[in-house]
Amino acid sequence: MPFGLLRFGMSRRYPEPRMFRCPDRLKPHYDAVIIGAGGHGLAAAYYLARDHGIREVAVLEKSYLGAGGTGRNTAIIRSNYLTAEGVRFYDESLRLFHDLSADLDLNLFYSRRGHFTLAHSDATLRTMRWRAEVNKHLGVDSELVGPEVIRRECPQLDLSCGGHTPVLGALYHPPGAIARHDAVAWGYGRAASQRGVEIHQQTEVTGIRVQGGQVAGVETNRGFVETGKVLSAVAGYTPAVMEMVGVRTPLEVHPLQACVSEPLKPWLDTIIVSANLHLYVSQSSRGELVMGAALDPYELHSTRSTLDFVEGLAGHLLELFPFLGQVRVLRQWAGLADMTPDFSPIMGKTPVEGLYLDAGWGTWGFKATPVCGKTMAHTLATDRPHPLIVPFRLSRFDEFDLVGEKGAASVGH
Ligand code: PYC
Repeated sequence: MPFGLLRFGMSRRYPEPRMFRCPDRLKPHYDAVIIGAGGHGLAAAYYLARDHGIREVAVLEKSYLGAGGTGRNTAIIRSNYLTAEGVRFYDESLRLFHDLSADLDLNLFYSRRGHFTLAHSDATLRTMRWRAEVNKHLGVDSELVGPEVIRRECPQLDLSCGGHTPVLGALYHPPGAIARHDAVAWGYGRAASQRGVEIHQQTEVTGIRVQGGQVAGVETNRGFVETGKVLSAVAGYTPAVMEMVGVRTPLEVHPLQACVSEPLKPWLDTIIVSANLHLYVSQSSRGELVMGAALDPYELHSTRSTLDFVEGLAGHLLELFPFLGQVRVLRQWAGLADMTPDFSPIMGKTPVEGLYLDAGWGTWGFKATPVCGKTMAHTLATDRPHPLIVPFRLSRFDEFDLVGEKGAASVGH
């Protein structure tokens, strides 16, 4: 928008508008309160306002917008899951992502790349074949390919993998994509704000008031807010929020570390994941290699990142791409991954009337942002779980009705 740029750049009288409004005060009442201004919470607010006309909504964030998992992931989007429930759910997200830049009127740098999950063993090949068959059955573009296709699509990859664990084949998922994760949160935040939703940063929920089994409001560091509907979308902080109402979830919180390299000229068109080496890498539109590895193997509530992690990751990266030896790591970080026992999310209603949960995002939350927003907005507005999320209900753990998705998590656990 060159005219806008000129106007804001040349004149003090036209300060550039903020992405979203920051009202000074909390209102005493909202129709719904969303805890957590990450992608999921903001997307739910947007669809509540857009699709259900519920605009008296406050999104409360104890830190800043996108401070949690939204800003700490490696921005991979795919739907090549193992279970029918997972494939349908993530495929709807991929479909929504495809048109999201136009929908939110913001360039999200959505870029279709093709996603390879490399197999270095017969056992992994078998799981990849299984996933490919489930995917194809549900209309998702995935196939098991041999080394020649990998070589054609990613000629820089050393298929011998240093001679230790040669690549035998891969699950190839052409629709696999990446996007700018911060922009997704900003886009949803701006679009929700334009529809009347209020986003309050530095606003911590310290308690949830329940009367007669029904949510009555939330206590915050800025006072009490009355509401009959609360959505918790706080990923790694879910156990703390659920403790406020005495509801237990089977979540374990582990750090998941990641890093980016210095910017390089574009050379890597595809997303490469190695299930055996616990490594994934893609190249962002800024030229940085965006890389991650397995979860840290212990429960910990910390976003510190370690030298051990970068050393381990660099070793494996060089087995696949030996020519990267001189490339420098620019920055590294960690996010909190809230893992469920079956590696599927927890979504829907809770035993407390009016309290809804969007959690269990482990290492797969970013790609689900749009579909979570849509389905949780539907669930809040109608007080009925959206059909796509029924399999992910919290009560499945009591009902022995798990959705085992471990083979498609893409990261070592
Ligand atoms: O599920 O694609 C994935 C993923 C990549 C990194 C962490 N999870």
